[in-house]
Amino acid sequence: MSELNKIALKIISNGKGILAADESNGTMTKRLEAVNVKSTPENRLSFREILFSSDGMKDCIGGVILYDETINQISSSGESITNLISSSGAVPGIKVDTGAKDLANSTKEKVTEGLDGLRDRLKKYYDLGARFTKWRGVYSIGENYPSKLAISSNAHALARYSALVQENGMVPIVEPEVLMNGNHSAEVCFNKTSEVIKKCFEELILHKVDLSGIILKPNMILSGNLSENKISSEEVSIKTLECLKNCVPNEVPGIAFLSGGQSEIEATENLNLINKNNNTNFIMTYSYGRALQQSALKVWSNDIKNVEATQTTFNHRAKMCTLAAQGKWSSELENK
Ligand code: 5MM
Repeated sequence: MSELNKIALKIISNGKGILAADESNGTMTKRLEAVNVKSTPENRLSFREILFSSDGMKDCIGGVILYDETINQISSSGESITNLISSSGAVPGIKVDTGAKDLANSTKEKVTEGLDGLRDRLKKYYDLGARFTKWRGVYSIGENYPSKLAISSNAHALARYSALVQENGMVPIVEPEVLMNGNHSAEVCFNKTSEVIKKCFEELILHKVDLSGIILKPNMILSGNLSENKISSEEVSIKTLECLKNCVPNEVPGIAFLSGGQSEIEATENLNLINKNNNTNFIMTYSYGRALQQSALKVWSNDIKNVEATQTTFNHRAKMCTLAAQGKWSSELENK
């Protein structure tokens, strides 16, 4: 077993999942302002530190994805954020892309940037304690989208990123996110997601990436958020499994889904059914941002000094997701 494979398995085994706390300052500002909290570096750290020091971390979270600002901050007890995360048994990770920018010659689409100078940045993040990384390619569904151009440029960038990350002793999370925005059917999501994931692996293989040392972070197969023909959770799980079975090589140790705008309960229920019906060898877990933090953020915003209530809310969410990652979640447990 390679070192990279060991790190990947440490993050996603035994029902553990990933806390995606890597919102860039722009996104975090939107999230905080939506609950009437001022977005300052202190407030951004304060909310995140409450999550990182919760019991839910020890029991459920195998890895935390940080943003550059957070990995360079010091916790209130004086220790580094990566030490705080490691002391709970989780692996610290870092988002290393620099964002999705307009794609030349297809300006309604995006290509993710951040390859220039990446090798040097990776060395710094490793020294700060990161052992895995994340890069997100983002694709919209429309009549002519995602285009071949967007699919191949993002796959190329994801592969070059992954090769550099492994060269520096860290596990790359490969995140191709096909957005749920639109009125498309689940069938269209299935076809587009399949095309995107297949192209990513074609490029990862071309760039000689060790597939046993990556984690794939895809979207689930869903109908568009504006579609009138929503499919059931059972169908989501069946279609998602079929897509991944067809497109992901067996060497990949695990898949950690993004929530992508699903509610906390939807994201939990869908993951639970994916695990109940799992007919693959892949570990299937979560790498949720909004679906882990939404309720906790609301509670915290009511009283930012109330650490206990915020942690209780987060602990419950993390526990439900971890049950779902083992196919053991139920609505009775959710409401207990
Ligand atoms: C946490 O949000 C990340 C996006 O950050 P920026 O857009 O600010 O760069 C995002 O990549 C996230 O890690 C994944 O999309 C998963 O988050 P959700 O909320 O979809 O589960």
